[in-house]
Amino acid sequence: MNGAQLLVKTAKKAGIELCFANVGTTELPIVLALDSESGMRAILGLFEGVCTGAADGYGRMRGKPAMTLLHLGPGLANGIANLHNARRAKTPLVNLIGEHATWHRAADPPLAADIEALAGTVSGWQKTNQSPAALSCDMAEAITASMYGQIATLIVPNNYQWEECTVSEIATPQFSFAPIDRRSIEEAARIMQSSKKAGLIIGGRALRKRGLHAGAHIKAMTQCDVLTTTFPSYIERGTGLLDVKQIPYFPEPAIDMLSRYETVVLAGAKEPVTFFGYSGIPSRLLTDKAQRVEIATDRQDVVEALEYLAGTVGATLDSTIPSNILTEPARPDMPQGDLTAEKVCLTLAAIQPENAIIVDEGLTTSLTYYPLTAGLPPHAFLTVAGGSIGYGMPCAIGAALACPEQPVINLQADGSAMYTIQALWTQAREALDITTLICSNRSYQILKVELAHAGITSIGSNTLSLIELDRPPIDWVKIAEGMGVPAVAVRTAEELAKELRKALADPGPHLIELALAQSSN
Ligand SMILES: Cc1ncc(C[n+]2csc(CCOP(=O)(O)OP(=O)(O)O)c2C)c(N)n1
Ligand SMILES: [Mg+2]
Repeated sequence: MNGAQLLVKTAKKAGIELCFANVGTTELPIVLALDSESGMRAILGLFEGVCTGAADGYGRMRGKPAMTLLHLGPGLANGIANLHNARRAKTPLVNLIGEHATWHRAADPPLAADIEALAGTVSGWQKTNQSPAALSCDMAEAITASMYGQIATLIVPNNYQWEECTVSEIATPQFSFAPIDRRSIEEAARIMQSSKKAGLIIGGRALRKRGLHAGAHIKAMTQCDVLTTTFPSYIERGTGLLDVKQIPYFPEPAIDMLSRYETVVLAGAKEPVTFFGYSGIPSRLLTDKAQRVEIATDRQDVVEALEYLAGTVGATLDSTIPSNILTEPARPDMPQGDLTAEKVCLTLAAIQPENAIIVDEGLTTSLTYYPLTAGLPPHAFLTVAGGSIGYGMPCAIGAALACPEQPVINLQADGSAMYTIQALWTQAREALDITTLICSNRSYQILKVELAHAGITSIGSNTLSLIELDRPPIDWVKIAEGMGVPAVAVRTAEELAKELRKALADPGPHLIELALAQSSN
C-alpha cells in the first residue's frame, strides 16, 4: 500500500465517502487511491470555490465532514473565500492539499507557494505530513479536529503519497466533546431567572431539533426570547418548532431588537456585532449594561449545555411544551403580478414542500423571506455565514449530495451567482435535485442600499459602472442550458409559481431566472 492509499483508507474507515476535488499532478496518487478504495465518490468542481462551498454544504447538512482535494497553494487560494464561509458556519470540513515532492521544493518550481500561510487563514487545525507511514494518524487527527466544527487542512507532499509503506493499523478519529461546565450554566440560569428581560441567542448545532426543543422549554420556563444571528449556518424551521427570531442585518433595527435585553445568554453563538462599522454606531449590538453569559465553548456540546440549562430552570425535557411556544401551520397567500423581491419570497413560501433545503444567497431579494417561514412545513434553511458571496450554488451541491431525498431550492442573487457559476455544470453532471432561482435585478443592489444608508444621493459613472450588471444583460437561460441545466425565465408571480412547481416535480437540476422589476434607488 502506498501513502495515498493509506490516507484514503483511513478516510473511508472514518465514514468519509465524498471527495470534492479539482486536482493536478501533485495529487494524482490520491486520485488513484480514490479508485482503489470501494465506496468513495469523487465529485469534480470546475473551480476550487465550488469544491469548498460544496464541502461546506455537505458538512452543514450531515454534521460530519466531506473532504476536498485541492492543488497546491493556488488551488487552495481559489477555494479560500468559501472556506471562510465554512469557518464562520463552524462546518466540519477536511481539506487535503497536494504539495510538491519534498526534494523538489528547494528548486522553487513555478507552482510552489506558501501553502501553510494560506491554510492558516481559515484552518482551526493544520499539518504538513512528514512521512508516508504517518498519513493514517495525520488523516484521523484531521477528521477528529474537524468534528469540533472547524476546518482541518492536511498538506501532503507528492513523494509521500507515492511511497510504499507498511502500517499494521488504520487509525480512527478519537472525537469527544469536553464536559460541559455545569456551574457556569447554573449561574446563567440564576441570572436569566432574576432578569426582567432575557434573550437566548442560539447558533451552530443548537439550531437543530434537539437544541430547538431545549430552547422551547427554556422559553416556556423563563419567558426569554430565543434569537439567532443574521446569518445562521443551518436552522431547522417550520410548523411545530420553536420560532427563532433572526437578528436583522442593518444596525438600527438590530439595535432596536437587542436593546431591550438586560441579560443575553449565548449558546453556540458569538456576541452579535454590526456587519460593518458605521460611523456613530457601536460595533457591539448589545447595550453596555446588558449582562452576557456564554454557556458552551466550541469544544463542548452546546446541545447538552442547553438541555442542562433547561433542566436547571425547571423544565422536564420529555414533558409537553405549551402550545403557544411552538409554531402553528401558516402559509402566505400566493401573490400576483410582476415580480418584486417581496413577491419572490411570498411565492417561494407559498409553494416550498416539506423537507425542502433552502439555500439562501438571495441578498436583497430574500430580505423578507425568513419571517414568512415559521409556520411552513418543516424545512432546513442555510445562509452565507461568512458574508463571502458565491457560496449558494456550490453549497446547494453539497446539500443535495448529503440529503438526496430532500429537494434543494437555492434562492440566488445574480451578482453572487456569477462568482461560482460553474457549479451548474456539476449539478447537471451529478443529476442533483436542485432548483436555482436567480434573482435577476441586474445589479449589486445591496451596494445601492448601503450608499443610500450612508446618505449618498448622487452616484457618478464609475460608481454606477461598479454596481450595475445590465450592460450587457446576463442571459441566465443560455448560461444554464450551456452547462446542461434546463432553464426558463419568468416575469410574474404566477409564472414563477407554475415553473417552480414544474421544476420540483421533476428531479434533477433546474434554473429559473426571475426577471425582477428594476428598482429606482
Ligand atoms: C467575496 C466577496 N466579494 C465581494 C463582496 C462585496 N459584496 C457584497 S454583496 C455584493 C453584491 C451583491 O449583488 P447580488 O449578488 O446581485 O445581490 P443583490 O445585492 O443584487 O441582492 C458584493 C459585491 C463580498 N461580500 N464577498
Ligand atoms: Mg443583484
